[in-house]
Amino acid sequence: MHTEPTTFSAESYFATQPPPPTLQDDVDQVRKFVEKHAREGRSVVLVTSGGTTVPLELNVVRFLDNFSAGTRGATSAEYFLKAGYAVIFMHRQFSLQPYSRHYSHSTNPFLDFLDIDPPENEAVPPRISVTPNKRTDLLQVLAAYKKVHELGTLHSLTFVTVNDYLWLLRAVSQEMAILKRKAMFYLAAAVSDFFLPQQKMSEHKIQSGKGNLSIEMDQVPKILKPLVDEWTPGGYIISFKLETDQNLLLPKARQALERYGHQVVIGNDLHRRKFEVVFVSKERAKDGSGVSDSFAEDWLRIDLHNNVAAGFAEKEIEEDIVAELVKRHSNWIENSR
Ligand code: PAZ
Repeated sequence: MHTEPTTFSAESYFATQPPPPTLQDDVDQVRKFVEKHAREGRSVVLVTSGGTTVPLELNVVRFLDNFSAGTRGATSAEYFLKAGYAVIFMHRQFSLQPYSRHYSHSTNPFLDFLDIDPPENEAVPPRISVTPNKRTDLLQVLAAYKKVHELGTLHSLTFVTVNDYLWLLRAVSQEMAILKRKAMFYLAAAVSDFFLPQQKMSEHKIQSGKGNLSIEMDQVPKILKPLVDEWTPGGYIISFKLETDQNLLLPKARQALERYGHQVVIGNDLHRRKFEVVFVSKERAKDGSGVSDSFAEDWLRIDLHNNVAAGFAEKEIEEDIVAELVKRHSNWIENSR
């Protein structure tokens, strides 16, 4: 399957690729959520989380995917909620979610937390209880979860493909524009850089009889620029940059800031991302000869090993990432007054 590559701008992308069927319902719900929290004076953060798929056929049998389980997004969403933000949690279907992530099916299966209490006599059915040494942790998670539901501060949206993601991101960010500086964007999803446009996809399952398969994909348009300039001008925008070559982390993060003009890029290395990230932002300095811009690079590291060795529950780097961003966001709102 060899086709000529097409260069998509954000505009030509949305003019040629179809929206997901649930888009309008999602937008209606997001509008209500945003209006409620705008009325109540709350800041709202959009957290994107998990990987996107790239389907290879219209009747999808095969697709490309990536490693992201959504840990960064789900964990950060909890800390934003704790800090008083309302959170729109836009995540890949079946990736980790705030609160339930503590009991994920593989690392901490919830059935292991439950006991069957023997009945006192045959007329009474057996009861289920929580294993005593798990109660404190579970109670904490459950209390936070219930409080968030009571306050109505968490709204979840799902995507699967990169196309779903792009349409949703545009629609949600446009709805959030009314929040002006109180809108924050925390773009932690691992979004594919390449895709196969609908017009180039095979309708049916690609057949194996022809030998090797080579597919030329097009580049996903860079949507940060319209997000910053058009869809939600005024929002505080944080993008993530993942690399596997440490030497590329800072240059790529700086390049993204130059290109898109948003507030922060958080750089992380695939293998070090759970204990080390770097915040890259622009700094404005005034001196006798005028104003000059430079890059500020602030590393944030946690000592996983010492935390565990000292008997503390494992520290999560997202706690410090979110605390730093909440501080920066509130300074930014303050400085605009
Ligand atoms: O989902 P996860 O916690 O395993 O990984 C998080 C992450 C590495 C996907 C995220 O921190 C990130 O860098 N997202 C942006 C990736 C990129 O497009 O460069």
